Amino acid sequence: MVDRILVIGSSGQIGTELVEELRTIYGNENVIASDIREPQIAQNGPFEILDILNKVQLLEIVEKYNVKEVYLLAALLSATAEKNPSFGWDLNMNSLFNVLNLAKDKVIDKIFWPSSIAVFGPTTPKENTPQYTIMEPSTVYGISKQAGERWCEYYHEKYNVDVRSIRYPGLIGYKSKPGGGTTDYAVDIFHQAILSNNYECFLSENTTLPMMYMSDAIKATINIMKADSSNIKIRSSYNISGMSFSPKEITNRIKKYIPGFSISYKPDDRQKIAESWPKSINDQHAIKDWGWSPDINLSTLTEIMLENLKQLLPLEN
Ligand code: NAD
Ligand code: AKB
Repeated sequence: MVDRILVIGSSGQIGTELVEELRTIYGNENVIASDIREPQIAQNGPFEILDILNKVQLLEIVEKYNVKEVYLLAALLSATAEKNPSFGWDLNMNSLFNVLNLAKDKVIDKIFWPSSIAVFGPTTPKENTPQYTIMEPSTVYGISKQAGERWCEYYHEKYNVDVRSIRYPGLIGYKSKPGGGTTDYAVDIFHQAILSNNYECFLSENTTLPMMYMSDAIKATINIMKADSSNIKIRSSYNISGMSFSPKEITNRIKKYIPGFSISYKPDDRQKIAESWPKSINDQHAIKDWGWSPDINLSTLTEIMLENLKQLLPLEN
């Protein structure tokens, strides 16, 4: 039987696009999608309902399909985890332990687990934030990602577990909706620009954050997983960078295509989270170790988002 890939949390923003790309590369039947909820788009391959906190169910699915590689995407994101800290911690940590332990016991061979720019905090240098720097995250989500990074490195060092990770910035795509993060505004703004010509933003106008177009995030994920193990020198998580912008800057871009678009600002709890995160990221280790480079800048991202959502949104509404 061929080795198969399991994506856990496949119905979310990243999973929706990652499964599609993995199936193009490895074949529909070799990529098993799984989540506690149904997929956002029709599936071309196997899908299983799986609660990652249920170890028995996880092992059953891994054995049923002869899974050797796991992409663990299930998590509570920054804004949602602040509303339910104890469950955020439980889900974000125990999902990781359940998968790391499968690799420790040699049931699976390889793991991808995403970290986030949320591992940084208010005391971290904000510009060109280095790979190694002060990390004092002030959100439950950031604390869980920082602890997760430490555990990934620990399992690699102690048990030789082949786990690979990236600190994603805010991700933007048109194929799926974001799932409760602080950077979600950068997707919502495109939807509202097309649907109603105006947007009320929950961050203030000059809040600059690191962001990335989804195809670049998927490319990074697949490339770090394909890289020779000896090139993966960092087993906590790699900084990667795409672009940085504020709500005001993205609004000005959108206005080039939709001149009548307007924005108003009503910062909420998410403002404080955003202010604790870096403005831009230094990704020299990812460039050097496994050849990372992004393809999409703010101008191309704006064109892609508007062009595709113009086709899709009238169909959804
Ligand atoms: P999302 O919220 O869109 O998707 C997460 C998926 O996990 C959802 O479909 C949800 O139903 C599923 N899930 C929740 N609990 C589960 C459980 N118990 N068992 C199985 N599935 C469960 O999140 P996303 O944006 O796709 O993020 C995926 C990963 O990437 C997360 O670890 C997140 O922290 C990380 N990340 C995302 C971003 C981003 O901008 N999207 C940035 C940095 C890091
Ligand atoms: C969030 O805003 O919580 C995520 C992230 C940057 O981790 N998009």
